[in-house]
Amino acid sequence: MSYVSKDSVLHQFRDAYGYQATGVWSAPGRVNLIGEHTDYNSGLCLPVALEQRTLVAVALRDDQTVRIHSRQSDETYVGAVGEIGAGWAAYPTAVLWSLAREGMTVGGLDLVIDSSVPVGAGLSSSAALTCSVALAVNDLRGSKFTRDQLVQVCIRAENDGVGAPTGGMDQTIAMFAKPSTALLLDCQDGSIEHIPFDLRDAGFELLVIDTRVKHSLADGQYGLRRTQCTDAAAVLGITSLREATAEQAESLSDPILRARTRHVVTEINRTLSAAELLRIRRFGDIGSLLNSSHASLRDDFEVSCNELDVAVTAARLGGAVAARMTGGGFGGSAIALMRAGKSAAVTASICEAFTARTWQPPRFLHVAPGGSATRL
Ligand code: GAF
Repeated sequence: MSYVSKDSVLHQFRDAYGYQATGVWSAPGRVNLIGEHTDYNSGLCLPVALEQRTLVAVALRDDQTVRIHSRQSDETYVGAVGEIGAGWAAYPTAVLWSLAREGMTVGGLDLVIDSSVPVGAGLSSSAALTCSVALAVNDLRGSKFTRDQLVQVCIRAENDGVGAPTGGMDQTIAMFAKPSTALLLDCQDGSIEHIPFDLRDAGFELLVIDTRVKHSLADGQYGLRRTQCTDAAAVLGITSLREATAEQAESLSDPILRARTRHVVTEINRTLSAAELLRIRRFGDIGSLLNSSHASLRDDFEVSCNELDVAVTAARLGGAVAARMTGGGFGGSAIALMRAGKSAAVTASICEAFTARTWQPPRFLHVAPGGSATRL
C-alpha cells in the first residue's frame, strides 16, 4: 500500500494552480471491529482508524469560485460556493454547502485531493474526504466549529448534500481517533471512549481483506435497512432499536423486521462484550463475537455477499482467530484477527479460495490503528 505524502500533495497543488497552498490537512479511513449497522439505531460501534489517509492541500480565494482537483480521478471540478458537484466532487462541495448552511462564510477556495484510502472498499473513503475538507476550511476560517460540530456538518453533507443516508460512525472516528486505540462510540448520547488496541504488543494482527467487489444491489439497500429498522421501532412503540430487547425482537410478526431487530439487539450486546474484553486486553477472546457478528449480518441483516462469506470462511480455515465482514456490506471488505505471524497462511488461504472461483484476488491491508483528522 502506497502512502500519500504532504510534499506530493503540495507539489500537485502547485502543478494544478500555479501557486503555493496554504496548508495540508488529512483524515483517516477506518475499519469497524464490531457494531455494524448499529450507528443509525442509536447503538454502539467500535471502529479503528487506518493509517491510510486522505490528504487535501488548500488555499482560500477572495472570490466565490471553488476549484477541486482529484488525483485519483485526474479531474478538476470548477463551480461556485454552495453548488454541489457530481460523482466524487459531490463530497467536498457538499461539505462547503453544509458549512455555509451552519452559518460559516465559506468563500471560494482551491483544493487538491489525494488519498491512500481505497475507494469503494467499505473503508470510509468518503468520511476521510469530507472530514479533511471540513477541518481544513474550519481552520482557515478561524475555527468556528468544534470537532463535534464538524462531525454533524459532515454527516449532513453526506445525508442531505450527497444523498447518502449514512450514520455517524465514520465521521466520528475520523475526527476523534487516537493511535493504538479503538473508539467505542455510543450513538445514543454521542459519548466516546478510547480503548487501548495495541495489537502488536498483544501478539495479534488485524488484516483487512478488500474483496474489490461492490454489488450494484447495494444501491438503495442501505437506505432500505434504515427504513426497516425505523419501521420495527415504530411497531414496537420505541424511539430507536437501541431500546429493543431480545424478547421484543422475537415478538415482531413480520419475519424481516424480526430478523433486522434481532441483528441490532444482538450486535449491540456483542459490541458491549467486545469492549469489555478489550479493556482487559483479552484480544483473542473477541473472536467468537466477531464470528457471530458475521453470521448475524449474513443471516439476519442480509448485507453480506458471496465474496465476503468466502473471504471470511477462508480466513478462518487459514488460521485466523476470527473473521467478519466490516462496513455497510454487499461487497467491500472483511477483517480477520489472527495471532502474529499467521498472515501469510491466512492470505494464501483467501487467495486460493478466490482463484478457485476465478475471482480476482483481494487486496490486503494490515491495520495499525492511526490518529484523527489533523493539519500536517
Ligand atoms: C456505512 C455507514 F456509512 C456507517 O454509518 C455505518 O452505518 C456502516 O455502513 C454500517 O455499520 O459505513
